[in-house]
Amino acid sequence: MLSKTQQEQFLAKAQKLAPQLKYRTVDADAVITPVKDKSVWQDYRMKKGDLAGFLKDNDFANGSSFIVSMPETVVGQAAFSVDFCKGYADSPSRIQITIGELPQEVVNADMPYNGTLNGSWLQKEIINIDDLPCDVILPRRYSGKYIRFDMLNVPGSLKFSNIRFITCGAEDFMPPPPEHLPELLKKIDQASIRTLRNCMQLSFEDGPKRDRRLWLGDLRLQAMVNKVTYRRFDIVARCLYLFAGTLLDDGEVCGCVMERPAPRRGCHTHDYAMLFPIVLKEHCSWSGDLAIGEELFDLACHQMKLMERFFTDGLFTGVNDPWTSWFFVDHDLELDRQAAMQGHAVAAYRALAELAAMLGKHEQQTKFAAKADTLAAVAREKLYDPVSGVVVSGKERQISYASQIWMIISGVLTPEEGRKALLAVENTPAALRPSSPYMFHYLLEAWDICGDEKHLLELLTDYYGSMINNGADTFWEVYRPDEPFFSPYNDVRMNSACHAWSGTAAYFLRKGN
Ligand code: RAM
Repeated sequence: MLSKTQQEQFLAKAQKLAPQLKYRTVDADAVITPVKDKSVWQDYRMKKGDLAGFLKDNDFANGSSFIVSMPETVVGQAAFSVDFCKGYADSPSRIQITIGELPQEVVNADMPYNGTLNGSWLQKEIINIDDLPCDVILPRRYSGKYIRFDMLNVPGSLKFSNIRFITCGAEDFMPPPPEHLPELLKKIDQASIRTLRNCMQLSFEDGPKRDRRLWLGDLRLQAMVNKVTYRRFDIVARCLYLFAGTLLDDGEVCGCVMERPAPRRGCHTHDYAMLFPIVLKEHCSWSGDLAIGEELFDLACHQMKLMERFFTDGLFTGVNDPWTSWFFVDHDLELDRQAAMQGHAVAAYRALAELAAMLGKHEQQTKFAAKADTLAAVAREKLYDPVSGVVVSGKERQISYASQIWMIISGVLTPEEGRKALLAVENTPAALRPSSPYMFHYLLEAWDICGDEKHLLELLTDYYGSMINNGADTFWEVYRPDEPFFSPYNDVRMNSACHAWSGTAAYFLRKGN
C-alpha cells in the first residue's frame, strides 16, 4: 500500500510533467439557420450563410438571437467584440451565450433540463456588459462548434464582430491522414485524431465538455491513438502518476481523477482498476520507459490483490452495483458482467506477467502467468460452451458481445475460437450488443486479435462512417445509429460529442500489423 507521502511524491512528478498548453485563434466561419428536418440526425440541419455580411447588415435588439458556427469542433474560450448601434448604452447589456457541440444544444438552449447529471454542464453563460464597445472573452473553457447569442436585455441594439474561439490544448496541430486511405476513411481518421487532440489538455480528459476528467478506461484508448499519432508519452506518464497519487483508502486506483483545483480522487470503478496494469505495461513497452514500470509495479500488483475478493474458486462472482461496487464495462445495466470481468482479470494478470518479464522479475512473472492460466482454465470450463462455440455469462447464461470480446482480448479463446464466437453472436438476435462506443472499440480490438481485417474495416467504416455522415467531425460519447435521441443521462444535450473512448479509429487505421 502506498503511503500518503509516496502518493504526494507521485503527484509532484505529475506536476512536473504538466504540458505547456498551446493556444490559437479560430474565427467563426458561418451564420447558421437551423432547419427542422426529420430526415436529419437529431432533426436539425444547420444551414450555413455568409457571416461577415450577416454581422455587417444586422444589429440585435431585445429578444433577438443568432447562431454562428466554427469551421471545426474546437476547445477553448469563446470570444467576440460587441458595440452599441442605435442611441447610446445607458444601461448594461445582458446577453445569454450558449455553446454547443451538436445542434440540439443551441437550438433548444432554453428547453427545461430534466436529465440525471447536473445541468450546469450545459455550456451557457449570462453576461452583463457595462461598457461598450468591448471585447469579451468568456470565463470558462468550452467545447463546441456552435455559439448562440440571445439578447436578453440590451440598450437599443448591438453589433457583433470578431466572433472566435481562443483554443487551447497540449497540441495544436493534426497529423494529416495516411495518403493511401479512401476518402471516408480519411475523414474517420481525422475525426478520430481531432477527438484525441481536443481531449488532450493538461491530462487526457474523457470529454472537454463533460466530464473534463481523467478516466482510466478512456486513458487506455487514448494512449493507443497517441502511440500512432502525437506520441506524447509524457502526458500518459503524467496520467499514470495522477492515478498513483490519488488512491482510494484501500489503495485501489480510482476510476477517475479530477485535476482541479488540486488532484482529487473519483469513484471506485473496479474494471478500470484492473486496466491499470494493462495501461502501465503498454505504456512501458510503447515508450520504452521502464523506470515508471518499476516505480508503479507494486501498485499495479496491489490492484489485483484487491480484486481477489470478487472471485470464488477462480471465477468472478462480484455483483455489479453502480453505487457500491461498480463494474462499468459498458453503458448497459442489463449486461451480465461475469464473463467480461473474468476476461479483465485474465488480461490484467497477463499484463503483470509481461511487465514483470520486462523488468527482469522472473519469480513474479511465473506467479502472474500461473494466475492468468488458472483463471483462464476456469473461464473455459464454466463460461465457454465448446458445442455452440459461445461464451455465456451469469446464472442466466446470458449471451452478449461483451462476454465474447473480453474472452478474446484476454486470450482465453484462441483467435480462431474467438472468430467463431463473434460470428455466432452476430447471428444471435437476442445477444446483447455493444451499447457505447467504448465497448464498440473493444469489439474492433477483438476482431483485430482474431486477425479478421475485413470484418474490422467493415464495422469501423460502417459505425464511424455513419457518425461522419450524421455530421460528426469529432466522435460522440454515445452513438446508437437507430436511436438519435438516446442519452444515458436522460437528455441528449448532456451527451458529449467529443469523447475520448470514441476516438480509436485512427489507431486501427495507422497501427500497421
Ligand atoms: C461516463 C464517461 C466516461 C466514462 C465513464 C465510466 O461518465 O463517458 O468517459 O469513462 O462513464
